[in-house]
Amino acid sequence: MRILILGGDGYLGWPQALYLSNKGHEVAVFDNQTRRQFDLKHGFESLLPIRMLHRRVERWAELTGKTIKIYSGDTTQWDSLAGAFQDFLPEAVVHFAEQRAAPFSMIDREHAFYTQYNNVLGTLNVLYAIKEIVPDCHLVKLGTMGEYGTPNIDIEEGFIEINHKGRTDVLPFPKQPGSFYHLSKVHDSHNIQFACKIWGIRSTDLNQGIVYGADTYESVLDPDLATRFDYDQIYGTALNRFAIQAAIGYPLTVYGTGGQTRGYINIKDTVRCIELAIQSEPQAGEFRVFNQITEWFSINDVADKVVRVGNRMGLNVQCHSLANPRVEAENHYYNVVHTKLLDLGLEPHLLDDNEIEHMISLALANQDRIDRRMILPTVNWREAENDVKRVEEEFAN
Ligand code: NAD
Ligand code: USQ
Repeated sequence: MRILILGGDGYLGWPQALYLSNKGHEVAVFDNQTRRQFDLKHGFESLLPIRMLHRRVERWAELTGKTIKIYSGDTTQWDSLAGAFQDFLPEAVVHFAEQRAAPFSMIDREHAFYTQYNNVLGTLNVLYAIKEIVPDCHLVKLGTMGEYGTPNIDIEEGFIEINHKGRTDVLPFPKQPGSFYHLSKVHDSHNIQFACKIWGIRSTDLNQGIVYGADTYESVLDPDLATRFDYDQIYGTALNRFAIQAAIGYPLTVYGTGGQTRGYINIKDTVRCIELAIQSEPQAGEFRVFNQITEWFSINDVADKVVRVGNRMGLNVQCHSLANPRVEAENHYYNVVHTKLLDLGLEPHLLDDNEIEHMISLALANQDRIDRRMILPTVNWREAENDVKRVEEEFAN
């Protein structure tokens, strides 16, 4: 198939391009490099060095003889997006191209505005590009488990049957997101569902949990193929951050009481889930939702695992509870239905000690690249304005 990967230079988009190219698909990536620009502006760096997109693609071609086409463009800029669609005529589009950090979206008005403008209007353009240029194309859109929040009932897979005053309907599951970023995904979902209904577009909305892991089977073939590994206080996610903290003897930054529970997925399963979604195309007009997680843990569970593995490796790993910079439930019910991808054939890589040991080992091998000033949280949900780079000397109590 001809598959266009929007955001194909990012943490997930790049390994996805490699995976699908390796499977024999014709792959193109579309990216505006905005993630790299943020790093340049603020002095952030991935734990693993990452090559420029052109070099990555060249190296892949040298190693495998397979070509990945590059489109430089921005989803919010119609001409560049439409140009890529017209040139490549994709049969499936995998849409990763969004600002994806909750803390980024909560820095201040400007960052909240950028996040929702970039994500919601970019996706609206993608929907129009499909309608006008490739109406049969399947949109595989990355949503997030955080769209649902933490309700006191089981989280169903996209829809819930409701009996109300003697009548019954199957309706979208209620959404209670916890940041302006997570809200942008809710707005996207509504727009996509509407476009499916009115234009007969086919789409799969993947409500993905927190992704962890540094590599996929393809990305480890050569250092030039490595994907980014963020550990900073804006883009770094909890488990990736804890692995780095363990390696450099920094107490693990558990926010609040650590009872916050989230769905997790290994990056190796992410790339497979998207392949499964592409292979099982929805009907024209169908809006499908899959919950893309394989298991869930509280932050304390994640920290305990990293402490146990780190100490077994001879490190002295401690945990430290920080005042929670976010506004979120810390003790809550969490039970998620996630059977659709399993039914399609997903065989999960569950989080085991080997995976954590591998992540800590990578951090140890790249210790000289770790900037300790990027660890403490600098964005507080309660503040209208935050400084991205404010670095605190000591832990808050
Ligand atoms: P990332 O920031 O590493 O990659 C996103 C890529 O999209 C970057 O290369 C960026 O330059 C590009 N981009 C952003 N806006 C763009 C635009 N308007 N036009 C063109 N390119 C644009 O993020 P990621 O971790 O790879 O996440 C990819 C997607 O998966 C996001 O939509 C995110 O919300 C979703 N997701 C990620 C996780 C996770 O844990 N990483 C979990 C659930 C869902
Ligand atoms: N947390 C800590 N310590 C840290 C970092 C985070 O305790 O050092 C806590 C947070 O308070 C939160 C939980 O860990 O309760 C998850 O935070 P995170 O930074 O790991 O992940 P999150 O902000 O939810 O966002 C990430 C990705 C985002 C994706 C989302 C999936 O950045 O793109 O959408 O995971 S989900 O959480 O299912 O919505």
